[in-house]
Amino acid sequence: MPIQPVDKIWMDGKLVDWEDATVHVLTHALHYGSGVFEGVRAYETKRGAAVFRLQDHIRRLFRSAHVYQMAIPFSQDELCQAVKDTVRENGLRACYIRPLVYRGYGEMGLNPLPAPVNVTVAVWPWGTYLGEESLETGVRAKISSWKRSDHNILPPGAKATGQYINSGLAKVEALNAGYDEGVMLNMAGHVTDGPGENIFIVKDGVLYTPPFSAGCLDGITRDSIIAIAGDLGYTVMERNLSRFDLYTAEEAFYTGTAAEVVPIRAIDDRAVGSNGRGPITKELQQTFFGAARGDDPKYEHWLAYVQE
Ligand code: PPE
Repeated sequence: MPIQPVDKIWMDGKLVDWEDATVHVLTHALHYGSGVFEGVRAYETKRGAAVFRLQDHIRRLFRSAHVYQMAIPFSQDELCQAVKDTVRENGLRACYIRPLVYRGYGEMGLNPLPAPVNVTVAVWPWGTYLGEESLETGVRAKISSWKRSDHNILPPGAKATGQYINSGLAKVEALNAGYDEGVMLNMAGHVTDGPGENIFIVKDGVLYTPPFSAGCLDGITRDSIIAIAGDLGYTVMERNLSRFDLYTAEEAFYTGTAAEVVPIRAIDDRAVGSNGRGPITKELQQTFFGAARGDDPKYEHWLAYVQE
């Protein structure tokens, strides 16, 4: 998806011009994938832009950095402020936000520890991730032949830049085969998540999603949907899912910051439910967007307004 440039990017404590936010070609992370990142969204509300679950995203960024023994030279509060400042300074009402912590320039070789740790926050307008119509009509998914990396290969709960070449393989395979998105399994054959989304199914009115132990990311949208579904009176179970479970689901959908809540209308050419958006998916989607846009006081605590 082409990037739409804006004015400023936050780099190591300062807002710099978009075109000056560059790095040296010997940046460690460019060679070894030694970075951790977040994907966050700000939504337009009646009180201006509000960042959705900002503290939870920054907390996860610190957890990812901890796993890779990267000392972030800023506090969580400072990075929350950096995100709000960057959205505000660019005058955006709604946008995608990409905080990145990476091993910078100065050292080469596989030991990342001596390399400096740099931090950036970029924002840009990013529309629907899986295509214009996807939120309503749903997408066609393909189970990937590429497996999700195991807990003892690359910890799936840490959002490291390097592990996304695994997601890229699954994404390209799905697109080349004529599908919209992939679904990844772990080495035991249980469903984990999409290349950049968690996955839910509905069976007999109950929601199921894979547990973290299966190897999915602890998605913040996933967590929001679990809370919303509970509030709406649905039962949600974290359980290992097989491809049979996906093929026979009444409804299925992806969740993610970039993707938001996207119905899956078919998996490996088997129609899911009515081959479109199911009623529970629609209800969860509407409640989710209402929460993110500040229309539902019950979820006000999830919003961080950019204008104090
Ligand atoms: N699984 C994976 C593998 C993943 O990358 C994401 C987010 C999720 C689940 C959903 O997590 P959450 O955003 O906290 O609900 N993927 C990010 C990157 C997407 C990209 O293409 O870049 C995102 O959605 O921001």
